[in-house]
Amino acid sequence: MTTERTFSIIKPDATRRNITGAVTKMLEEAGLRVVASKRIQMTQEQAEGFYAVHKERPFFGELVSFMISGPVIVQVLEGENAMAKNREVMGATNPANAEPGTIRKELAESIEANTVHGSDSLENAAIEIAYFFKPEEIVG
Ligand code: YYY
Ligand code: MG
Repeated sequence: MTTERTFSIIKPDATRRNITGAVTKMLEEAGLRVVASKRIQMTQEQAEGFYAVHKERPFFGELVSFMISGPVIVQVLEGENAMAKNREVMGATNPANAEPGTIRKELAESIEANTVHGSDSLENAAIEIAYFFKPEEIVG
């Protein structure tokens, strides 16, 4: 049994619709524990840096614009197999392809306004957590 930490963002489409509690409830019901959380307005520079891996992709500009279009909630999630568990409860990137019961199937608006971000590897989780949180802000 290995307890992991992963990084999550509740995106602007969810803060706009006031459904951040519904998203968090689904994370918690999947066995994930929120051990750090803050509501922030990302700057353009912050969003560009966070998504730097996608900077050559055609959707990069729109992705950054969307991520700074309103507040987000950045979170650290803890649990057994937290990274994979979070990816599972998030569902596929495009909500049209997501499994029933997943956050994106039940709550997302579109492939862009898809409600949640989740780290895709433990290595990236550590990088993404450190991008937004100081160690003392994480209380397990
Ligand atoms: O990890 P995940 O969020 O499921 O997808 P990524 O391939 O990492 O893409 C990041 C982000 O970019 C996605 O959540 C929405 C947006 N995006 C898009 O707007 N259009 C695409 N064709 C692919 C991704
Ligand atoms: Mg991704």
